[in-house]
Amino acid sequence: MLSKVMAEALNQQVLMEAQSSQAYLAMGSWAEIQPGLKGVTEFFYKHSEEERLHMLKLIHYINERGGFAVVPELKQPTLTFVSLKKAFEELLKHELAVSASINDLVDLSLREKDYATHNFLQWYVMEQMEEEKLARDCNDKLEMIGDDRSGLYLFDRDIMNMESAE
Ligand code: OFO
Repeated sequence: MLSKVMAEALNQQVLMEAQSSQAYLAMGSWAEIQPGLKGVTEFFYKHSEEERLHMLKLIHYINERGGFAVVPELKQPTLTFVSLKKAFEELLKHELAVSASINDLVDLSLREKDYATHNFLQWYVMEQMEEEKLARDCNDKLEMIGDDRSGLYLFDRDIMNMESAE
């Protein structure tokens, strides 16, 4: 059975995953109306979907352990970006915030002596390591590309493979 404090903290994480999903959905919608960003558009939409699954996994876990998963109200995310680089900078910032939040949850699970939750959270710890790396790689590449249009073309063409190479 989850303690009250653990259930509340996990519910906060439900909110965070839902907000990530919304933020990446908005990035996808923005990218979709930019010329030549088909690959990037697919990348953002896929990530939005993944974050939704992260949220759902938490919802199931909270409910299975005797808590009540609360479907949260969401703030409207950033809708437009001055450049693709800015969108990816925001994505990285977002993932770093999620990682910090997961680490806090791990810490709390130990303080609560909730070893089942500690175990459950390890999946998120590993997931965040991968997502941070992918976001950093994208940012590094975009930094190198700068305003080079052919570089951007290749980035868009290859981004989905970058991900499956993880
Ligand atoms: Fe990448 O945020 Fe979920 O865990």
